[in-house]
Amino acid sequence: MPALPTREDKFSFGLWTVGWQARDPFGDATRAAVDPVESVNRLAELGAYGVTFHDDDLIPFGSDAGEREQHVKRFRAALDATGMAVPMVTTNLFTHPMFKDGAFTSNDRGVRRYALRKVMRNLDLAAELGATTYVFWGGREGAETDSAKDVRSALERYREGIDLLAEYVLDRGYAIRFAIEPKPNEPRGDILLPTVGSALAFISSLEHREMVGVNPEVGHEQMAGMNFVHSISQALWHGKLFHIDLNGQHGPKFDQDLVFGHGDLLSAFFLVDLLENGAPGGGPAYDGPRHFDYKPLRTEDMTGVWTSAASNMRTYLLLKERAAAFRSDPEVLEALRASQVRELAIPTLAPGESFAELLADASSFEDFDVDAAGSHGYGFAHLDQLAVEHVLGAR
Ligand code: GLT
Ligand code: MN
Ligand code: MN
Repeated sequence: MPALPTREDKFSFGLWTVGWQARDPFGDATRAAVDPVESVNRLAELGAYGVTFHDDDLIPFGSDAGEREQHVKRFRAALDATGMAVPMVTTNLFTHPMFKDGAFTSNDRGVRRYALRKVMRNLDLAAELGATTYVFWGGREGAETDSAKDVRSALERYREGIDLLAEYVLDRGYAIRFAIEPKPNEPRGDILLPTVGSALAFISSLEHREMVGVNPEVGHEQMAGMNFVHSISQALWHGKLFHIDLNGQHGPKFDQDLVFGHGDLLSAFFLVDLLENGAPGGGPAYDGPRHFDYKPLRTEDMTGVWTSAASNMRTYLLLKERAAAFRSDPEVLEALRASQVRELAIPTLAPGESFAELLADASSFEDFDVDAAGSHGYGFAHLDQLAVEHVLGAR
């Protein structure tokens, strides 16, 4: 049995997760609103180290300056009392009707300017609370109809927005980096920057690209039919995994936001293995927050909410334990060797070798035994079965 979660595990939760009242497109709320202070206290008791929030989760939209100050004061007191951190903050640029056609990419220029101001105000609060990551989830940046959106102009405006906000953070001297969160659809029919790959390409076009990375969410990438472990590997390879949203999803359908591991469990196992242990051939592990972005099932009362919050952390720790056992099992090490998994980390050319030497090397082509190369097995089936057996606790 794994130990209970501790601060060192760096588990964090959005206020909007346990605070979700379970309103959906077909039904009303099934739970009462949760006081952010209560969430801080309960999550701290359960072993989390941090909470994250949208501006409007903490300070209801439309609050005046005095109310705003009161909300922040109570929240800060709860943080101080529990020792909880605020590692990440984000902006709600999707609930108010003004954002129906987007925020940074709305066809309405006034909405775009308002959105930038909303983020700037919240960046000040994020810096005040010590957040080091600021997430951009552009759920409304998109369209339902191809006639309505000039996508190239929208990308220009997206870039203009992120560049301006990066400028602001640098000017103010805030120790904040940005993380863009991709999603293919929902609430828009099609959302801009739908996958980790698209976000990485977009980031490479930014003025301050060094301070912008990604915040991939398990379910979002899987909604697009992507392999989440591959996406995370590529983000790590680019040095761009600034933050991560952990949850569960059963393939391409509406965004389920299930408890971590309650969707594709095998993928969750390999994800934890990658985050904790790095790639088998070497390369960095991930040391940022393990942030859960899930929705407690609509069927649950508050007992179910706190139970499921704990389940996210427990499942992560169980998988971490299973991954450690997998990595140290001598039979797995032998299977990895037989499958040549680590051989992939060896450069294809020898040190200093150029194409001229490669052309001169008859063993690489003229004398290469293509039949032998085509007929030997890799043993991947055995290796994968060993992983399944570790996940099942059978080894
Ligand atoms: C919203 C979305 C999440 C994002 C949040 C950050 S808000 O709940 O579904 O995936 O991470 O804005
Ligand atoms: Mn998310
Ligand atoms: Mn989601």
